[in-house]
Amino acid sequence: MATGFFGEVSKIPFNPDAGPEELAFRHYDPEEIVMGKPLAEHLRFAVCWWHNFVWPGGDPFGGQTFDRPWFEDRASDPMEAAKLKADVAFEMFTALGVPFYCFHDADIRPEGDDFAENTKNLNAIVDVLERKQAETGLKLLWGTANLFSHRRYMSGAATNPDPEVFAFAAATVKTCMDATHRLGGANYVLWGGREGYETLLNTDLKREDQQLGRFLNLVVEYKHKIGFDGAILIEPKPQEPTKHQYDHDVATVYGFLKRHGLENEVKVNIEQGHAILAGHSFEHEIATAAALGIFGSIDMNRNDQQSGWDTDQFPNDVPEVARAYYEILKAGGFTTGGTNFDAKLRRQSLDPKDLLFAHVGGMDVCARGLKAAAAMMDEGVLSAFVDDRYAGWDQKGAQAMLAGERTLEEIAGWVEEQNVNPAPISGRQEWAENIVNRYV
Ligand code: XLS
Ligand code: NI
Ligand code: NI
Repeated sequence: MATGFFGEVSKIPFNPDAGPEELAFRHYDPEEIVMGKPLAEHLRFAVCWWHNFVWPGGDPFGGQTFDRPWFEDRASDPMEAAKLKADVAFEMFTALGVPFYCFHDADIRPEGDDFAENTKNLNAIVDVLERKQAETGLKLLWGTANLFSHRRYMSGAATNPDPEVFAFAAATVKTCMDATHRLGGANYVLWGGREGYETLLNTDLKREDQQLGRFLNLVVEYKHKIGFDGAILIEPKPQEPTKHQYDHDVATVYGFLKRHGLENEVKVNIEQGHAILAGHSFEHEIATAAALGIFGSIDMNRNDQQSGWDTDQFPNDVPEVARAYYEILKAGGFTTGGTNFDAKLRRQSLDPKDLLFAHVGGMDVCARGLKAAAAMMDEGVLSAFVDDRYAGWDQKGAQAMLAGERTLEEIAGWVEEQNVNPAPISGRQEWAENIVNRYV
């Protein structure tokens, strides 16, 4: 039974000729074949629960602007409200035709008074989701635990000075991994919401690193114990809510994984807005993860370039998205990962239909970006240029040098004897940028 939240809404069609007021995809045809497979399989779209159905539209200067029938001010029975929210969520996923969704425990279930009640509520809603997945064919891209909203987590979860908070967080993650496993989730995500510090004056960095390492090892051990074959993903972010977060960026996370023996067990979920906060580009973070062998998934939501906040806006910059997907395609495309919209409306966008327009627009931008990236791959002009640029390294002497078969003295001797005198070669950046411009 339809909730009527979106009015009359059925599956949004692909129609490049649709008028400006029509809900239609102009660029995303899920069945279009690109590089030998349907666009839907390249992009693996997912929609997040929290920003769409939980966030009230507040900012630091004002509270709720959205009016949703399942919000506390309108619903009397929290469990019924959670079910209504799930009904609306699945209506939206189905209308958009996305294959996946994502949630935190706290998004889908009412908050209980203690751990046992949280778990009971979570499992009751997971029953509902399990049924809905079977009815609709939708799948879970990832589940995660909200270890940052409740006040018990104000000084961190795994990195809390109080071991009881560590234990409560660990127990909560166990329940969320169980839920994700039960729902056939493709990944399990950990974003270290408050794993960081506000001031070094009250913080022991060494202990907190050890705690965070142990916590993640517990997660990986449990994953193997229950036979969860999805990927464990860390989502890097440099700051916000804490002043300094430990999972600063991809390179920092890699160092952390190495230090705790987890570099072959855990990958990353990279968010555009977090890359920008860390002073990187989105494609830099993706390329770094791919080079280190830890690329997992993406959160496709951008930041406002001026505000300096994690504004979680829907993507709208095709060239940027094209550069991101180019790095993803070069890395072989998604395996367990996908394109998750961890994006929220602006607080003035009050109408339920704004949720649909936002996602349709974002999905079209991604489709254009992916198609441009695929064309860049197909023609191979840039990759041929890069191969050629490094071709010297394929020669025998260079390979020996790289493999550690030449000492510093031997290299010096070679340079002297052969009078090695390298001639600089143009990097041709403007030419390369012109190539990209042909596709976007
Ligand atoms: C917050 C994060 C969060 C994660 C999931 O900035 O992006 O939404 O994706 O906990
Ligand atoms: Ni995110
Ligand atoms: Ni974010």
